[in-house]
Amino acid sequence: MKKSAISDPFEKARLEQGVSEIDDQKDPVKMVLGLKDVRKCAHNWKTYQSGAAPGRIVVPSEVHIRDTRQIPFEVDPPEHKSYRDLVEPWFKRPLQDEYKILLKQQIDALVDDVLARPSVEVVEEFALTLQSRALTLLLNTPYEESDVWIDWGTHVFRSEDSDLDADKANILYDYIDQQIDNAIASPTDDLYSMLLSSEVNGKKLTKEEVKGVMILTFAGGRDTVINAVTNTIAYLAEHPEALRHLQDNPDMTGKAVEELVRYFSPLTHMGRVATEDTQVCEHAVKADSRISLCWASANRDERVFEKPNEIMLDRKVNPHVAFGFSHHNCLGATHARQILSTLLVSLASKVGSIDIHQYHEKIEDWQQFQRKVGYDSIHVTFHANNK
Ligand code: HEM
Ligand code: EMZ
Repeated sequence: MKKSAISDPFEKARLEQGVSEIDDQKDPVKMVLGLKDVRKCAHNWKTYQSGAAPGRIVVPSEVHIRDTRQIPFEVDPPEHKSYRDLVEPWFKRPLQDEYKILLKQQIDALVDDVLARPSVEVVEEFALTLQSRALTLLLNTPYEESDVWIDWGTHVFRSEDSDLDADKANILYDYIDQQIDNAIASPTDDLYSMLLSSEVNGKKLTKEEVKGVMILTFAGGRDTVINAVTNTIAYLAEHPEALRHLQDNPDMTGKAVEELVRYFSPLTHMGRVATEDTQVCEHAVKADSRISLCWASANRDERVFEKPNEIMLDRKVNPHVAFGFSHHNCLGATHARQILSTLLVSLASKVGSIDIHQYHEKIEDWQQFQRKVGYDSIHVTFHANNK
């Protein structure tokens, strides 16, 4: 097995049962594993809701470390649409030329920097830095703020000791409260100020609602982007021919991004809470119990994807759900896609090869399923492209 490979622990359960139950803090979760079923359940918000107690749809549940509802993530239709319509145009800004140029400058500078160094630990020194700097563009906040966020590490709720670290979460909450107060005192053209001046259904957003959007923006786009970037570097290290192929065929970049995101599936799954007794794949689901939509399993569904465990950068039919499905589909996807395509273009032009040294895989442990999502650390050397 290649060092960059990510195997599919769900294959057998997906084929044999279609669902599988895991325990999360004594609140079981029935994982839905096939692509068709995942889509069906994601669409069916009346039976499978997101608007349960704040934190409960996340696996591991964050109910004990979070009271603030994340918006629009933990809101169901029809209210969901009002919030989504408000923030959607902002999250499409990555399509603007000015944004693309700034992002390219950031990424090119970072790639030049790692090329000049004998060895680099990709997670902290490349992916986290890239993610945090790029986030200043999405929030439209000063570049220097990224130094504060880099100090928080790769996840805002998880630390080395705990997957649910309340002290760490409080650092984020206090930071956001402070930023909201600053924006009230002196508005700018950043995301906080835009939200504070906005109305939903004729009412100004409350501070708590603004905080809900901001927590989600910081938390949702963090480890997902970091794992996608790190896995991309590991993949290209073991497939230098892909670098040359991308250099010679820049039109392929968009397809390559989709395929990498499908294969990596940086967000393994997301929960929903059943509003009534129901069933999925002929398995009973009790009212107020949880299911999860397992994007990672759906993305390897052999009934949909030819050679699902292979990366085919120019895969033609690729209806993956790595960014979710239906009304809650990822708001940050435009930004994430822009980051990954800019990164591929930059690496293809500047990098000839990458050597992997020591590494430590990041494995999510869901009892019967152990899933690699990326790396805790991976040391590499970047070599310049002389072509
Ligand atoms: C929703 C994945 C990056 C913000 C989602 C969902 C998935 C996902 C699967 C659906 C959740 C659900 O249905 O419950 C990813 C992946 C990313 C990524 C794989 C990177 C490769 C980002 C970024 C941001 C972001 C960079 C913003 C900074 C959001 C938001 C939602 C969301 C706000 C909720 C949308 C809604 O409820 O209407 N993401 N995400 N994501 N994501 Fe991402
Ligand atoms: C939540 C989630 C959002 C959650 C779309 O996913 O990402 C997770 O990493 C966070 O822990 O709070 O924001």
